[in-house]
Amino acid sequence: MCLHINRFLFTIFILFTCTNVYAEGGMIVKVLNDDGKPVENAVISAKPMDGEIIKPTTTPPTIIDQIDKTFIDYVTPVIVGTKINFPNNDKIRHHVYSFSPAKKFEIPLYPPGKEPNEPVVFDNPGVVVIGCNIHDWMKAYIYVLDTPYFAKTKTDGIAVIQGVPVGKYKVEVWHPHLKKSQEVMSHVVDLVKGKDGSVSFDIKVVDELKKRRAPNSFGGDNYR
Ligand SMILES: [Cu+2]
Repeated sequence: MCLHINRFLFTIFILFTCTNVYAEGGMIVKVLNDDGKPVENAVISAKPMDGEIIKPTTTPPTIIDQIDKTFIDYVTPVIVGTKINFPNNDKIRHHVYSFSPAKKFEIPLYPPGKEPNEPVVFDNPGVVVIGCNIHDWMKAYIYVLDTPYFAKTKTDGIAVIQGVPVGKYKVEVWHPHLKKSQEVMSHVVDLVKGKDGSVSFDIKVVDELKKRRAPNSFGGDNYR
């Protein structure tokens, strides 16, 4: 596996602005690094402090696609119990697997245009790292959550958690490159109907600038 890893620390600043908390606007989170640039693929999750979580009666099925030797999306947050399928919309075969304690699974080599007969059920909370047994650089993350209140930042660094009832929440941020010592960082956010609330904090992550696509020097034919 040829990796070019350039590690450096940067800081994420998170600003919460909560408008009318139930339905209108939801919980809006902005994630920036210490250069003030937006950070993509951070997962924000909120758990009510009183422990009462109203879980959805159904969990919509999700897919993680494989296109151009890349998993899409790189980060997929889901609620526990979600079924995920892994269609192969590439031009070559892939072999998807995970050794993560939260979900060990393997989908043996399957051809383009196919998806496995059965989706994988993610029934334990935690981080599941997935890879391809053929293409070492292919990597993606599934973050399985035990709360329905979560969202992922887009390229603008903004995530919006919709449908959060009023109340106090423990809000956490997770990112695939989060520094280990920062993994328990959280904030309490008190959502009050009709009032804006805001809170900010910063965390450090280790960024891995690693190739997630096929190295140019590799001929695709060798990896079919
Ligand atoms: Cu592959």
